[in-house]
Amino acid sequence: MLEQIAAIVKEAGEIVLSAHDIAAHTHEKSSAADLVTEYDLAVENFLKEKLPPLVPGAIFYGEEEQENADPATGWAFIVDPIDGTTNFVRGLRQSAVSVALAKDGVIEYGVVLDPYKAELFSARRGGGAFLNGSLIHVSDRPLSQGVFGMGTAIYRREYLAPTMRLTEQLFRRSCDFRRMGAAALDLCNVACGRTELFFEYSLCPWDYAAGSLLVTEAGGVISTLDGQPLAFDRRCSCWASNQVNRDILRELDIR
Ligand code: 2AM
Ligand code: CA
Repeated sequence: MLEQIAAIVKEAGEIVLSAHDIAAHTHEKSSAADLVTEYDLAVENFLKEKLPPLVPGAIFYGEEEQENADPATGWAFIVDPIDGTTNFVRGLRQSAVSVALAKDGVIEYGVVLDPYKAELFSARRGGGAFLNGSLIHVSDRPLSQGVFGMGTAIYRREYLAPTMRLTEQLFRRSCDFRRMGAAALDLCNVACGRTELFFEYSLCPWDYAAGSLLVTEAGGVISTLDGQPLAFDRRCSCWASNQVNRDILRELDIR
């Protein structure tokens, strides 16, 4: 199953790489910061055609179309056709195709592809996490020697102040931080030990569904900022960490 999903995701990556004249094919959704391109729609339509036949009865829950379906019951593909759309539109070449397959709200398979670096992250629950076929693991660096990733929850301006406060607290304890603009890749960076931590105050299930399995299968931890399990049928916050830094969350003011 993992190989079948990965093969389809790689084909979807070709659509991302084929993109040209992206700005001319971009539309605002809720605001100037909330964009969709014709490529997001093309990739989602491709995945919507190819993935569900792999698992009879599976529903398709994508960023551009949720089909009024409940991804917490039965088999569900949870899909972000292009994570990091703003990066994509601006030619920053830091975006991903993210596909998770969940059963009854538990992620069983996760695949995240960075088409620009030809990096395919994949995991099956209980089977470890891989980057282009090689086993990956979270880092063992303490935050004092580490770099963390964060996202700015741009659609929820009420989180601006707590986001900046938490960033300052972590920055004071670390070497540096990054704001990459693609949550799926942020989670894969924790999974393969390139960063030690990642947080964002509000994300949607398709942003973190696949990446969350990569983190846990690579030996890391992931939860909401309140320390609760992630939800896959509604938006929530995200806190992903290697083992060394997992308890730092309790010492931080997240309000
Ligand atoms: P996207 O590029 O697929 O839209 C950046 O902070 C992260 O937030 C990206 O992974 C981005 O995914 C995600 N994001 C985009 N729109 C969002 C929304 N409406 N709610 C929550 N997260 C969103
Ligand atoms: Ca997207």
